[in-house]
Amino acid sequence: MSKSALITGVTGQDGAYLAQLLLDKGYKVYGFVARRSSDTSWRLRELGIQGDIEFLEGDLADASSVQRAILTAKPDEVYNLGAQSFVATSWNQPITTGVVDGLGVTHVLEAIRQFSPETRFYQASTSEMFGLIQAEMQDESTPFYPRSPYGVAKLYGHWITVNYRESFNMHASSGILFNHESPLRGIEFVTRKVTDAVARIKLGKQKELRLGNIDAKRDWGFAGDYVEAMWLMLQQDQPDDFVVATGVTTSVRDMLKIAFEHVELNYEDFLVIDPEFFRPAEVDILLGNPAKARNKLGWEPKTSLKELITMMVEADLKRVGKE
Ligand code: NAP
Ligand code: G4F
Repeated sequence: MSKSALITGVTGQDGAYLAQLLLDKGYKVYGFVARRSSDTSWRLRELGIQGDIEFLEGDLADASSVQRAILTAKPDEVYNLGAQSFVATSWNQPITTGVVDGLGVTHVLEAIRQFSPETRFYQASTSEMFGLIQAEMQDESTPFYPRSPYGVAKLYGHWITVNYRESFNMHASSGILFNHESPLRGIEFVTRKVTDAVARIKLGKQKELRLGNIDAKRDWGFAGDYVEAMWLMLQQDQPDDFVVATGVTTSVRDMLKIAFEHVELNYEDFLVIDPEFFRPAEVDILLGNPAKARNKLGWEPKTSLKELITMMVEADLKRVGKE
């Protein structure tokens, strides 16, 4: 019998790659989608899988819609990827971020507990919870110190997942994922903003690139590799929490260099530092230790930052070329 999975956030970057992975494994895939005034399924169309998913309408802020989706699908696995995921926006919409990214997790856990207790649960936790880092390399035992309303909301989501596991013996796991990117990354995030700009500048459609703090450092991996770790977590006998990262950190400045050099340009000729893109509180550096994921899940990142940025610039050159 083939398995079934429900993915919240299926129209997002990770949701699209995860849906593709699960469909390839023969799963029946349900996508929990919030109603929007315009179409948000460009990623699913780009991967050619939109017609293979059964969509259930709902919003993580609306517990009744979450309950209905769990009752309808009774899935073997739930991947809770839906979130207001842009850190900068979380200062402008702190309450929405708290409701969706924090309480929304409880809505899903509670619906599983009441209506489908055998369902396994994955929570999309984040390295943003480490914030003002308390150890040079962050792992599962590093104390958290979030630096944004997003990080604070996600910390609630993380701990309620641990709490439901411990209180109700649920198979609930939390993936503490470090930044992961792809050609399907939203345009507001720094890697994609850069690769889109590189393509536009190269093709004569843009003159400059405005950024904020380019001294920030991130541990960047490829989203396609990271969704495999999510799936592996739910295949374990015991639920647990795992850091998923590459173990390499790079500044925004060096990432810029890689992207512009790929099209034989110098980023310094186009970069404008713009105060608009600085944040009220910054996460200066993140560097994850994926040893536990390697040892227990057999998971390894397969894509270097240079390969990732090259893939993204090439995809954006194609897109911009077609406009
Ligand atoms: P993303 O591209 O921004 O996707 C977010 C998804 O959540 C979209 O499908 C969005 O739907 C959906 N969503 C937003 N608000 C919702 C609501 N109220 N109810 C139901 N769905 C809602 O994010 P991503 O990069 O794929 O990340 C996936 C998850 O991993 C997120 O929870 C994120 O916080 C977390 N995470 C991401 C990273 C990373 O580096 N990418 C690292 C650690 C953790 P619409 O398309 O309709 O807006
Ligand atoms: O690409 P970013 O917006 O990602 P950020 O804030 O690290 O968050 C992402 O990763 C988290 C995991 O650690 C996820 F939980 C979260 O959902 C999201 O996927 O910014 C990266 C860095 C920051 O330090 C930011 O200040 O780039 C810096 N930056 C500099 N100029 C900029 C810009 N970021 C953006 N988005 N836009 C700029 O113009």
